[in-house]
Amino acid sequence: MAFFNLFRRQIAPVGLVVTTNINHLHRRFLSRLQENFEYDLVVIGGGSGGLACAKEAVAHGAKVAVLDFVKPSPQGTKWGLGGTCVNVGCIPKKLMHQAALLGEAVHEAAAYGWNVDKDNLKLDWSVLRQNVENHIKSVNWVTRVDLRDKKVEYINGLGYFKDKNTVVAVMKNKTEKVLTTKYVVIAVGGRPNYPDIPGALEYGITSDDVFSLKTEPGKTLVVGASYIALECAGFLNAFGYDTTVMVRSIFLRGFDQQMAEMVAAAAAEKGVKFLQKTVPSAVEKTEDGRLLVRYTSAEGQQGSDVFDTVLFAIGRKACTDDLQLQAAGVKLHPGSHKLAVNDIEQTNVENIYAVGDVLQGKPELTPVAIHAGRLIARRLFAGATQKMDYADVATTVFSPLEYGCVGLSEEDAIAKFGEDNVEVYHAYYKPTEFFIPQKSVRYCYLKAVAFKSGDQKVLGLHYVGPVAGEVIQGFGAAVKAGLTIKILLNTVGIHPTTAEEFTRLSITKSSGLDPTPATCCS
Ligand code: FAD
Ligand code: NA7
Repeated sequence: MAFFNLFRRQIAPVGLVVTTNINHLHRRFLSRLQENFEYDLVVIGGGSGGLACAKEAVAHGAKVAVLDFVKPSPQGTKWGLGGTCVNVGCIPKKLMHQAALLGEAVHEAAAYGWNVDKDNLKLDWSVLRQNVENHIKSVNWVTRVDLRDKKVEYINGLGYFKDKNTVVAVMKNKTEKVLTTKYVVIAVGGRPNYPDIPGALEYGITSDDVFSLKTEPGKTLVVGASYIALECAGFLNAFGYDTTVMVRSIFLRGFDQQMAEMVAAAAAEKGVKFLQKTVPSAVEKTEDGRLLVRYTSAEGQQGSDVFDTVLFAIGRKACTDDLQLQAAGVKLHPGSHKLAVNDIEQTNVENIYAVGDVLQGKPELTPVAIHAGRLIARRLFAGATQKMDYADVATTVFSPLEYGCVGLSEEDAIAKFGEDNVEVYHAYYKPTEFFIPQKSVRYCYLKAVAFKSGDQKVLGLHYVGPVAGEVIQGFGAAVKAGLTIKILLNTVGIHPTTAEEFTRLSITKSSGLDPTPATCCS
C-alpha cells in the first residue's frame, strides 16, 4: 500500500501526461491509483457467472478479487469454491441422472444379449455419493488453481457493501478485509426455499443436501413440480427408492405445457407417484425416526403419509440479504430479493453490475450466467459493446425421459402472435435402440412451433426423448441463426438418430392428422 501511495503522490501526475503513449493496461493502472481504488473489479460470488466475469476481466488486464462464501444449509451441508452448478446443481445432478440411466441400461443390455444379473441390481448409494463428492472436490481444486494461475485474487469471505466502491469480506474467523474498487459485479446466486410450515426447516432437505446425504434417501417425498423436483424424483425413483412428487398446481411452470405433461407422464410410467393439487402442512418426526408429512389438497382434504426423506424443491431465493445493498444505494426489484438491471446488466448504481441467478426475470442457467459475465468484463475492460441476448436459450430437463427445448412454447407463441399466425409441426417417433429391449415409446414426441406464413420461421423446438440436451444444443444455434421450417425440412438427417426426426416433420397440428409413425422400425 505504501508503494501505491508513493506512486500516487510522486509518479501519477507525470503518468497523466504520458498515458496517451502507453497501452490501455497502464492507463487503467494509473486511473485505479488516481481514484485511490485497490481493485478495478470486485466480484461478490464465485459461482458460474462471477468466476467467468472475473477471469475474463483479468484477461483484459484488470486487477480483480472474487469473494466466495458458502453458508451451510439448515441441515449443515457446505461445499467448496465454484457455486451452485459445480457443487449442488448441474454437475452432481447430471452424474446422478447418469447413474439412473445406467441402471436402466443394464436391463436393456440383457435384451441385447449381455449376460447380466438384472434381477439382483441394487444401487450402492454410499459408493455413488462418494464418487460424486470426489469429482466435485477435484473440480473445486482445479477451480482454485485456475484462479491462482490467472491471477484472480480469491477471498473466502462473505461480502457486503460499505459504500458503492467499498466491499467488505467477512472471513471465517470473523475478521474483516476491506476492498476498494472501481466496479463491483454482484453474482451471489440463490439458495433453495423452504415452505413456512412446522418441521420443514428442521426435518426437510433441499437440493443443497440431497447429493451428499450420508444415509440413503429411502422412501422420499419431493415437494414441488418444476425442473429440480422432477429431475430429483426421476433419479431417486430409478435408484429404487419409493418416490412421490407433491404437485401444487402445474408441472414445469414456464415450459410448454403439452411437453411438461408428457415429462410427468413418462416419469409416472417409470414408477414416480404424484400427489396432485396438494401442499404440505407439517412435517413431524415419528417415534421410529421417520417423517410424517401432513398435507392438504386444493379441495381442503387432509391426508398424511410417512417418508424417510422430504425434499423441498419449491424454488430459490436470491442471496441478497447479506449484501447490505442500501449502503451502496442498490435497489432490489420491487417485491423480490432479486436485482433488476438494464440491458448491460447495470444496477441503478452506475459502477455496480449483477449477473446470473440473482437477476430478475432471466433464465436461471449456468451458461447464461457465464456468457453474461464474460460480456460484462469485455464491455468494462476491453472496449466491447456486445450485449447479452437472453432470448432463445436452449435448456434441458434431465427427467427420466429428457426434455430439451429452445425458443417459445406453443402457448407463448400463440399468446404473442395469435393462433391464426402460428403453425405447429409434430410427431411421435420410435428410437431404433428402444425396439430390442421393448422400451416404451409412448412419450417420444417432438414439435416445431413456427410462423404459419412465408418460409415459416421457427419460434420454438421441443423434444421429449433420449439425450435431449445433445439433440437440442445444435438446433439452438440454428434457431438463433433464423431457422425456418423450409430449411429444417431441407436438411438431410443423420440416420438412424432421434435428432433426425426434426428434419422429417410433416404433420401439422392444424391438419388434425395422426402424428404417430406409420412404420414400426425404419
Ligand atoms: P451461483 O453458482 O449460485 O454462485 C453464487 C456464489 O456466491 C455461491 O458460491 C454463493 O455461496 C456465493 N455467495 C452468495 N452470497 C455471497 C456473499 N455475500 N459473499 C460471497 N459469496 C457469496 N443450470 C444449467 O444450466 N443446467 C443444469 O442442468 C442445471 N441444473 C441445476 C440443478 C440444480 C439442483 C440446481 C440447484 C441448479 C441447476 N442449474 C442448472 C442452475 C445453475 O446452477 C445456476 O443457474 C448457476 O449456478 C447460477 O450461477 P450464479 O453465478 O448466478 O450463482
Ligand atoms: P421453480 O422453477 O421456481 O419451481 C418451483 C416449484 O415449486 C413449482 O412447481 C411451484 O409450484 C412449487 N412451489 C412453490 N412454492 C411451493 C409451496 N409453498 N408448496 C408447494 N409447492 C410449491 O424452482 P426450481 O427449484 O424447480 O428451479 C429453479 C431454477 O433452478 C430452474 O429455473 C433451473 O434453471 C434451476 P407452482 O407452479 O408455483 O404452483
